[in-house]
Amino acid sequence: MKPPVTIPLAYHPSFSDAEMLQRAELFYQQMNQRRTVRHFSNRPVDQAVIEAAIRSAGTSPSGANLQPWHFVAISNRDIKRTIRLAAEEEEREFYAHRAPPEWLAALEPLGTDSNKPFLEDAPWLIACMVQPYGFKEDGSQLKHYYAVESTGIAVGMLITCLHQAGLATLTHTPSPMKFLNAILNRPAFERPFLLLVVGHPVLDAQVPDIHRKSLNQIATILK
Ligand code: IYR
Repeated sequence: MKPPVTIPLAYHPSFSDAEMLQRAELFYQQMNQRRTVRHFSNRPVDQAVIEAAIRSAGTSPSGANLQPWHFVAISNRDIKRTIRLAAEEEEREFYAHRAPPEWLAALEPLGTDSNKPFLEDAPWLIACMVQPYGFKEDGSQLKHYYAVESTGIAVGMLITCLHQAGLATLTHTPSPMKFLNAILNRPAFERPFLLLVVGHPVLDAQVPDIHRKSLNQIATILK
């Protein structure tokens, strides 16, 4: 085996312990302000912000660095309308027939239904796609390891960057969402992972009164 080609690590921050804690606490406070929003205004958002956020997502770690994701950013009105109509068709089936009663019960506190006006109101939709495999130069398939996990991390970074930029997001998962391949002209081997709705909330936006688990509930510290 050939040894890997390496370069010196460029980023060596040297925060004191106190600075580190302050930065971590501040970041947590900022992230704790993030809420999933379902009422978007039509206020535009610069394409450059969307591009920077997607570049952040592209810095995500991934299995064997194979970067198994693709992002389609849509601001075109007609495409957003087509996506809304297709998503609502699936969602009507979901809410009326496909969703088992326990699932509908779990969704009750969120107040969601098959009506998805945000897919047209918000200035941007980002279709986040996962590629279970890619292609080698000779055209043969190249398996992507941990493709779903890697794409999940990348989408987390995308949401984090957009939140830090002052934008609201909604992680929308119409089910099934294969219709996105046809509308967006994406190859069949690529799977829609989620549809991220991005923009500004309306001024009087309401969000469900729901709560986050505490540190004790989500973490076990072993010393
Ligand atoms: N896809 C449906 C249902 C839905 C499912 C989950 I899990 C949610 O957290 C929210 C909604 C919809 O978008 O309405």
